[in-house]
Amino acid sequence: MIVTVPTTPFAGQKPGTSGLRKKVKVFAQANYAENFIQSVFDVVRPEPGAILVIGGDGRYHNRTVIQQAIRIAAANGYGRVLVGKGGILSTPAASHVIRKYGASGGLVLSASHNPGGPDEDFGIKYNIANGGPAPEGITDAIYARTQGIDRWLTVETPDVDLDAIGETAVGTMTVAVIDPVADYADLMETLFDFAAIRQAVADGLTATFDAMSAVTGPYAIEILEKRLGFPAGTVRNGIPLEDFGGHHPDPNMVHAKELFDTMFGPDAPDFGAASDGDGDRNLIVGKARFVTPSDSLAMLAANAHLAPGYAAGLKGIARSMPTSAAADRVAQALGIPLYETPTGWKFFGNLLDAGMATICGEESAGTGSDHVREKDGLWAVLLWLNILAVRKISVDALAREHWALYGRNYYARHDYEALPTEAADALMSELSASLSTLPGKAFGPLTVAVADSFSYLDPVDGSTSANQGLRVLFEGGSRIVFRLSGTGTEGATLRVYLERFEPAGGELDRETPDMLSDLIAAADAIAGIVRHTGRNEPSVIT
Ligand code: G16
Repeated sequence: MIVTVPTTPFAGQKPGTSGLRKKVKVFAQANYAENFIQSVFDVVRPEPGAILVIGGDGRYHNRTVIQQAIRIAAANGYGRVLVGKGGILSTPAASHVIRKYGASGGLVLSASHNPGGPDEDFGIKYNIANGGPAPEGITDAIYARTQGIDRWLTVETPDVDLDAIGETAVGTMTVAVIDPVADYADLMETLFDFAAIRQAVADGLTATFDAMSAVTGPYAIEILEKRLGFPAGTVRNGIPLEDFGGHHPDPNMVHAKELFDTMFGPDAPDFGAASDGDGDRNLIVGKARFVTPSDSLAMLAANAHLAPGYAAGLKGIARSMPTSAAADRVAQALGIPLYETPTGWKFFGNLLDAGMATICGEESAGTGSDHVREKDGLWAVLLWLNILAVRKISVDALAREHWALYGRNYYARHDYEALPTEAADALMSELSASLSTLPGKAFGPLTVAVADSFSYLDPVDGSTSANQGLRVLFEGGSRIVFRLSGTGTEGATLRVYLERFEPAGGELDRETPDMLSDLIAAADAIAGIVRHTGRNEPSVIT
């Protein structure tokens, strides 16, 4: 029997760059998650009997929200819910399951790389039938609905056993608990040359993969150790924990420090990688060679034809605006289009659906392709392994070869986390107001060519997304981008993206901080970072 529960709206249920992310304590309030999930269903209005996928990254509070979502789904007319065993589905695996089983959409329960636990973060994101995050038109409508909601629907039913594979009836709806790994691992086998990688492993290729006690552990163990033959222990921190072992499951130099220490130490294996809380980000590091996500996108695009899934070539490459222009030169060399979108994987969905782009990437450690509609951490790891296995080359040698051919985009992102919102807003509005005065001005050796606020016109549906970051472009191809993060849960985070292009034949083997020092000084002179924030240094450099 359907039960109607009266409720009142909560302020602030506005989905950010990637869904609604808040502290667990916020989500745990009576009616909070229920209001949001009901608002999603009120907006998407499922056809009676529609299929819904529910996947989570296993973080604290995951099981509670899954049970809530199952009941609300049953009361809203869904016919079937697919949920990963233990409540687990990596974000790319959820995207694949939505596509494979013809679901009308899915709820992805994750706060990604943010920490987990009773005092940490949780998140809910709605993905549409193409498997990708809902576009802004839908997330705006969901937000509007949360502000007028007065009831949510549920059914009275015991909790579903999430740990037993099989089917349970919940009212007239069926809940199927599925193996979270099998479908995804099978998909990877169709894209990559597993035989070549297995042979390389037999010939001595060594690797280490840090699952950061997050969702990718079971996927990586199945694929890397069981199917590809890497020895047991290649996957570390492979058991998903509700609090990620107390760490941030964010694969960068700060939070994946152990991996970096290994890869820059005397016993480094040939290849090192890590993924994040929900399995969509990746970190690639060779023996004493870190590959920036922007470079990784360019290097993967240049070599993708070596993998069976991409042997026919790429239709186009898409990158988010703050991602370096390294991929642009590869697209140019391949004679294919390059699309520059705002930050947020959702902006790639239309290009992928329309067959305009095959590979996409973001500076925030996201890379992926048209095989699903999310970025995909293990996919990037496997494409790298496929390329290294076929070419019999080291990560370092491949990077050097790439730069010698295309030039090098020295790149770093400086994050100023947990700033008072007013200070961050003041910095951005002052900078925004001064943009028109910048062209022609010199900052040390740098002269501003163009300064603007990035606006995106979607070439597929004609929609416009304005105010997507402030860009200062210098003569010669260097660039600074300023943006406020849309995924933080505490105050505001200012991101400053710094990029310097060094052409082929130039200084290709220098340390990144040295090459960016003029840009770092210019960033402060232009935006008054110290003055507005009181911070002399960023919280995190990636
Ligand atoms: C999400 C989005 C990405 C975006 C990233 C950072 O990643 O899916 O497209 O690049 O956030 O966004 P921001 O700079 O606004 O914090 P994830 O891995 O958190 O889902």
